[in-house]
Order: sequence, then structure tokens, then C-alpha cells
Amino acid sequence: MGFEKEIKQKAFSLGFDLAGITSAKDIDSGQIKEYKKWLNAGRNGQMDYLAGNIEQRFSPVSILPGVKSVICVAINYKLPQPASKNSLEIASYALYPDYHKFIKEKLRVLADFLKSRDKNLKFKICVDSSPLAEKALAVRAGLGFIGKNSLLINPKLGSFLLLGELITNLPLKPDKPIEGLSCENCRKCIDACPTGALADGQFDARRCISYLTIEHKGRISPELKDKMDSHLFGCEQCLMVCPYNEKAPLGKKQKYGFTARKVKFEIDNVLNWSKADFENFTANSPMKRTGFRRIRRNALICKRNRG
Ligand code: B12
Repeated sequence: MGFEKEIKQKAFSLGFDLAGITSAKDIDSGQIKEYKKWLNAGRNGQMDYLAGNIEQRFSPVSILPGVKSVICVAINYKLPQPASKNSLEIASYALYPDYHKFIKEKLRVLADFLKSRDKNLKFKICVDSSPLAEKALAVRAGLGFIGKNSLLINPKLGSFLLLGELITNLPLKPDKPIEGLSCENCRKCIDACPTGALADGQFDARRCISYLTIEHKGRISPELKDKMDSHLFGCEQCLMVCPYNEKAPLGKKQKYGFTARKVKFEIDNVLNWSKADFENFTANSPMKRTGFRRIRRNALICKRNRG
């Protein structure tokens, strides 16, 4: 068995559902241009951090000099769709423990495996918060294509996927991107987005309910508030309607210690949370990022929308 195949098998044994390899060469410059246009149009909203380290985002070598390959991995976190929508809506990923920690831990084990083969291994692990265009690298590593919802879609596993990368100085044989895949004429996600964040063919974070509930500080405009419905944290309307997700298998991660909580969020319970309650509840959850004040703000908007 080739080394690349062994690496992927090790990744699968650690609980990753997808693994692919791409070279560490820069992502093509056309994408930097698109990214800059996106920023210049202000589509990043208050996420100023997206405007920093622009060149680095498209250049793994600038993150760690001398690296040759990027091992891209993904975990499937698809949950069964709730039968009723009586309680507040939470993005599925936020029902799991913090995925940054989980993926990093697993990638560290993968790095140990590589180190057992090559003592001179240099590596860096990236999950979400590193300035790196993760989806574009995953496309190059053959994990899927970018859909109209702006997410990486794998033809078999859909887009309920969380990504991570191990950047390394090992010269590995790269995989090929999957050719010929696209959303074709489907526009279900565009039509399902309550705020029209995907309406003009380019994702506008300022209108995305995920952005508004998680990242946006301060007041939310009345027009967008009205459309937030019962979304307390995150949004996945554009994933829920995707035909690729409809037929995708559920993510089965219990075996690996990555299990979603079964919990209902009732408006009045959330509004009764003290700061300490919030901190207890979100101790190892991605929801922690939003902070107590914003969760309260969101809950008040949901209460108003529920009438
Ligand atoms: C900022 C951010 C957000 C922002 C902005 C989202 C966005 N679409 O840009 C907000 C807070 C809104 C957000 C929301 C969500 N996010 Co987010 N987010 C990020 C983050 C940190 C940066 C993304 C970014 O740079 N955006 C700016 C835009 C312009 O860049 P881009 O989307 O990467 O697009 C570039 C490439 O994709 C490429 N590209 C675009 N089209 C095409 C087409 C082709 C053919 C190719 C080759 C390349 C290509 O060029 C673009 C410009 O250079 C990434 C992690 C990371 N470091 O990459 C996670 C990430 C994208 N988020 C993720 C997730 C899970 C979500 C949510 C589903 C969570 C939720 N349920 O609430 C939602 C989905 C909303 C949506 N439809 O995008 C996952 C997505 C996994 C996947 N399947 O793709 C990521 C990768 C985190 C991770 N490590 O798993 N997120």
C-alpha cells in the first residue's frame, strides 16, 4: 500500500469521513481577486479578521515555510432533522462539542503517525480559525465542489461537513479535484435563504442569519430581525434544502466521542439564563463564541418573532 493510502486509512480510523491530499502551492490568483472584490463590497460585515493576512489565506507555504503538502480532512455531522420546530433553532454543529478541539486532537494523532515515519516532519494544524481558504484547498484535494450555498459539497456526503487541514513538509502525491460536479440548475438554497444572502450569486455575510446570530455585534436592522424567525444560534436553511444533503448519510461519531447533545431550547428558559448559566451550558460548545449578551439579544428577537 502506498504511503498516501496509509495516511488516508489512518485518517478514517480516527473518525474522519473524507481525506484527500493537495500540494502546498498557492491557490490560483483568480481567487484572491474574487476574495478582494468580496471584501471591497463590504460583504464580510463586521468580520474584520477576514481582511487581514489576505495573501496568507491563499498560500499554505506562508503559514509554515518549506511545507509541500496539505492533508485535507472532513467529518460528517449531519443529524436527523427535527420533526417539529417548537423550540428555538440551533445549527447542528453547535449541538456537538467544539469541533475545533475535536478535529485538532485527531489531526495531532495523524501527525504523530507521520512523525513515526519521518523524524524531520514539520507540520501545522489548521481548523477554521487559521487564515486559510479551507474550502478552496478541500476542492483541490478532491473532497468536493463549492455549491451555490458557498459551502464544500461532497457528492456522497453532502455539505454537513467540518473541515481541517494538516500542512506538512512531506512531499506527498496529490489527489485530483473531482471534475464535472456542480449544482447545475438547482437553486433551492438561494430560494430557501430567509434573508436573500445568496440572492445575487455571491454570498453576502451581512444578510446571513448565521453571521447575524453568531458574529454580528450590536443591533440588527428591523428588516433582518423580522426574517430571523426562531434562529437562536447559526442557521442551516441553505443546507437543509440541498438535494445532496437529503440523500447523505447521518454522521455517526459516537464511537469517536463526538456526540451531539439532545436538548431543546425554549425561549423562556434561555431568557432566564444568568451569565453563569450560559457559561456552564456552553463550556465546551461552539455557542460560547457568541457570548451571553448576543445570545440574549437573539432570544429576545426570537420571542418577538414568535409573537
Ligand atoms: C467567516 C466564516 C463564516 C462566515 C462567512 C461565511 C462564508 N460563506 O464566507 C459566517 C459566520 C456567515 C459563516 C457561516 C457558516 N459557516 Co463558516 N466559516 C468561515 C471561515 C472562518 C472563513 C470563510 C471565508 O473566508 N469566507 C470568505 C469567502 C469569500 O471565502 P470562501 O467562502 O472561503 O470562498 C473562497 C473559496 O471558497 C473559493 N471559491 C468560491 N467559489 C469557488 C468555486 C470553485 C469552483 C473553487 C475551486 C473555489 C471557490 O474562492 C472564494 C474566494 O476566494 C471558514 C473557515 C476557513 N478558514 O475557511 C468557515 C467555514 C466556511 N464555515 C463552515 C460552516 C460549517 C458554517 C455554517 C454551516 C455554520 C452554521 N450552520 O451556522 C454557516 C454556513 C453559511 C454559508 N452558507 O456560508 C465550514 C464549512 C464546511 C463546508 N462544508 O464547506 C468552514 C470551512 C469551517 C470548517 N473548518 O469546517 N462562516
